Amino acid sequence: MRPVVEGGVSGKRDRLAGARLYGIADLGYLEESALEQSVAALLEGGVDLLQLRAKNHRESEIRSFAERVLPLCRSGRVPLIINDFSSLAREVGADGVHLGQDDGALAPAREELGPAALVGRSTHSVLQARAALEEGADYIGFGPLFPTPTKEGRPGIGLQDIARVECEIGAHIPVFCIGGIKMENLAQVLEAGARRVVIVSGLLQAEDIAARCRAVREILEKTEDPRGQSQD
Ligand code: TZP
Ligand code: MG
Repeated sequence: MRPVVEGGVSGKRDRLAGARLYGIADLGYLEESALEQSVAALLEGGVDLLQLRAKNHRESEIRSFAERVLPLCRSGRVPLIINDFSSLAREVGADGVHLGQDDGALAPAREELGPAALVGRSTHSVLQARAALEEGADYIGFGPLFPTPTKEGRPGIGLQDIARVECEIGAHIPVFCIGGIKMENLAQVLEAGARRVVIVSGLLQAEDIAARCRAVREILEKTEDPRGQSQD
């Protein structure tokens, strides 16, 4: 038997457990040449996790993006999650993979990446959130709350199920609300029961990405900490 060695960012499960803001370096919004600069700004602004998402690129191109971003995440001690490709996550030594509803079972990804890896699942309903927990996801994305061009063709699921999912699933694994979240509606999302969020365009389209992250964090930190500790 191979010994289990935790690769990547040390203490990544603790980072995940305390995470409030999950950023995505989405190549649909970023110039390839600005990748490092944008990721550095997300990290400087205080994202707790970073995902690399490139829907319109070949795997070989995504590998090279991942190799460019990984050193920044390492030095910021922020786990790097690769969207869609567990084999790529393993090859580059990323901290985990994020899989959607149509990306197959989680078990093969877990097998491929090892028990220390973070394996996330997108969910669009309470039923899917329960299934992801049962399947062994380390965290879920829950949304899109609002329709969003970042996930074209998928209707918004609204805010009505957030509190239920946060209570039922969030007691076991982190639940990140996602989809159309902006500064303007963040308070509404938090009032509906969200504790953690993923924001893509709302961060990447800001003139000053780091400042936008800090502003989002300030709002998040006014709400109760996911581990039950007051931030006052
Ligand atoms: N999954 C559900 S909504 C979404 C993904 C990847 C996109 C969220 O992007 P934005 O720009 O924050 O609406
Ligand atoms: Mg996917």
